Amino acid sequence: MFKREPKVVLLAGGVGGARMARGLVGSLPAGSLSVVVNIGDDEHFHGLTVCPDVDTVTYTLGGLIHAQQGWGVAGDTANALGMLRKLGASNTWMHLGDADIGVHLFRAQCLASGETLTAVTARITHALNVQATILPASDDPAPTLVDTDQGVMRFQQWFVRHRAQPTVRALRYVTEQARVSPAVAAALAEADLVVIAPSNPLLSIYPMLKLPGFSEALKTTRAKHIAVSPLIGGKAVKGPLAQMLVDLRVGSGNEAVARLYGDLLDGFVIDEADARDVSVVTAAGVPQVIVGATRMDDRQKATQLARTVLQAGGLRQEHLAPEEV
Ligand code: FO1
Repeated sequence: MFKREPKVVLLAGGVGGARMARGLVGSLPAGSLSVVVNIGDDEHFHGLTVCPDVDTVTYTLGGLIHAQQGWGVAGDTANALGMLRKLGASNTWMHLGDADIGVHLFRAQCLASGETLTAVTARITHALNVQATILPASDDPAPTLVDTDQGVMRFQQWFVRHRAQPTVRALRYVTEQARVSPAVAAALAEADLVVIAPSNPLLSIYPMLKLPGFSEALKTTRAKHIAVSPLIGGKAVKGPLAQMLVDLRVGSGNEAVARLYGDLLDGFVIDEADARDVSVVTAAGVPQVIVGATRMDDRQKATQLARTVLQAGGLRQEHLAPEEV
């Protein structure tokens, strides 16, 4: 099928995307995986650009992630944040650890000297020995705004400061001035398979699909598109997806997720706990529905899921990395 190693592109948000990336890295030959990451959650704190989803994927693949939290660096301290609070700084509700701040300082310095977010991310991932190419979806800001019963707010304000409590009325993806980065456009153009991670479609995947040119680039690639459902037993593994589907009147469960992706999907992997959804997902127009174990509690389960996804995407055993025993 391929004369070279297969090229796989993963579209990812935070925790679910990072775990899927870890499974794929363990299943593919070196150099095969590019992870295109949501930047709709990015925010400025204390003069620094914080990219939570890019950093979550980076720390997970670099073996630094705080596993229970799902974000931040394991064992991190918070001395800088403590001092900022003492000094009366604003927006100290966002918990930034010291090691994490080190990354944000480095990023700020590189951005200030004119580097793109893609370039600085490449430096960080190289230094942290990440075995995949991590590509921010855009080098331009493209924030997600959350329209709630308490007003319009930026994503981290709603999610962290207000603990995702205000009822969501609408989401606005401020993508008009942003462009898909050249590196993302190139990765999509040469992809053999595009995987959509079990991330929140509305908060993690749509902010990328809504970038001018992104959906078109996806539709014109020869690659198959396989999504993994973020729902298990009808509920999100992490985060506010299930409630958000209700609040936004999108429907519920896997049928709603499949409809959100519309005709983009060639295949949809749903959890065995939701096997009864096969008929509604098929009726929503998805050509291939695969039932599997989608919970990625550990590396082995993530690798198993990755192999299911790669197989559904047409990759044969000989395209994969040998299984670890
Ligand atoms: N999530 C929280 O619930 N509380 C926090 O204080 C918090 C801080 C934080 C700092 C850096 C980072 O990369 C992520 C952080 N997150 C925090 C997670 C983040 O808000 C979300 O998980 C993502 O934006 C959604 O994918």
